[in-house]
Amino acid sequence: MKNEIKKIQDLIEQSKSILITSHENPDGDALGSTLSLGLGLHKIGKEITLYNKDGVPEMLEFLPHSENIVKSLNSVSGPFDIAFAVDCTATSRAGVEFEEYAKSENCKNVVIIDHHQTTGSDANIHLLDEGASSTGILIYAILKALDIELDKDIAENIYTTIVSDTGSFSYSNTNSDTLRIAAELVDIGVEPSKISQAIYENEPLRKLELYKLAIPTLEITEDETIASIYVDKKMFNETDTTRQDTEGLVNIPRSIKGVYVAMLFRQEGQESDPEWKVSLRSKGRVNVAKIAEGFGGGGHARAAGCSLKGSIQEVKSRVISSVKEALA
Ligand SMILES: [Mn+2]
Repeated sequence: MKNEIKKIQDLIEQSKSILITSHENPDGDALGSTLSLGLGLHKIGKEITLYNKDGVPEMLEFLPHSENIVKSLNSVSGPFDIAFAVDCTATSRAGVEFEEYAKSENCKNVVIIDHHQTTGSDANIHLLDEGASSTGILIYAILKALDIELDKDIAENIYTTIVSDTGSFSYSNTNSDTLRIAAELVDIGVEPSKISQAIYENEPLRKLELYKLAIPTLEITEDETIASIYVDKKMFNETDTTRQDTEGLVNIPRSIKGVYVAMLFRQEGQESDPEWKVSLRSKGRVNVAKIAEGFGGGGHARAAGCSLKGSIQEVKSRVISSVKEALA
C-alpha cells in the first residue's frame, strides 16, 4: 500500500489537470473523498474537475464546496493527466459515461482508490486498503504524503467520510487509526455535533413517509436470524422519493435482536422487467461480500450489494436461500 501511495504521489507531482469522480448514488464517503482530494490538490496548484453522475444528494449539500461537482462530462475540459475514481471497485461503478471516458484519450492515467474487497481492476494504479474505515482515510494518507496542510473544509469532508462509513464510529471497521485521524480533524476545526446533525437530523419528511410504507414489508425467517425489508416503485411514486431516500433503511431489519443478516431490496428498472438492488448487512457470522459475489455483486464482509431480476418473492427467496446456506 505504501508503494501505491508513493506511485500516486509521483503521478500527481507530474500532473496538471485532474478529474475526480466516485460511484453513482454517492454516499458521504464517495463525495467527502472526491471533495477532500480535490480541495487538497487544488491547494498545490492543480486544475481540478469534480464529477459525479448523480450529482450531490440534498442531504450531502452541506459538504464544503459540494456545489463544484458537475453531473456531466460533456462540458468538462479534458484531456486530463489523471482521472481518479474514489470509493469505486472499478471505473464502471462511476457510471457508463465515466467508464467510456476513462478508456478514451481524455484520460492519460486512471487511478482507483478504494477500501472494498475486489479482484483486479481497469486502472493504471489501484490503491486498495480493506483495513481503511473509509476511502477518506486513504485520501488523508495521500494528502499527508504530498505535505498538503489540511484546512477546515478538507477536514470536514474527510471527517464525514469516516462518520458515514463507520456508522458514527459504531461498526466493526472503527479502529484506533480512525479515531486518531478523527481527533486530528477535530483539532483542525471540525465540530462533530455539527456534522452529525447535518447527516442524521436533517431528513426530509418524505423519507419518513417512505419508511412508513416500507416497514410493513419487514419479514424475518422462522429462526429469526435473517430479516428483510423492501421498497418498490409504487412506494417511491406515492411518497415522491428516490433511491437516495432509502439510505439507512437497512438499519431497521439490522437493529433486531438475534438477526445475523439484514437486507434491503430496492426496485429499479421497468415494471415489465423488475430488477432489485439488494443491500446486505452482516453482524459478523456471515461474509455477505461472498453472497453478493454469487449474484455478480460485491462489497465488504459486513456490507455488500448486488442486483437480481425477477419478482420480489423470487428474488428474496434466492438471496435468503444463499444466506441460509452460508449460516448452516
Ligand atoms: Mn466507502
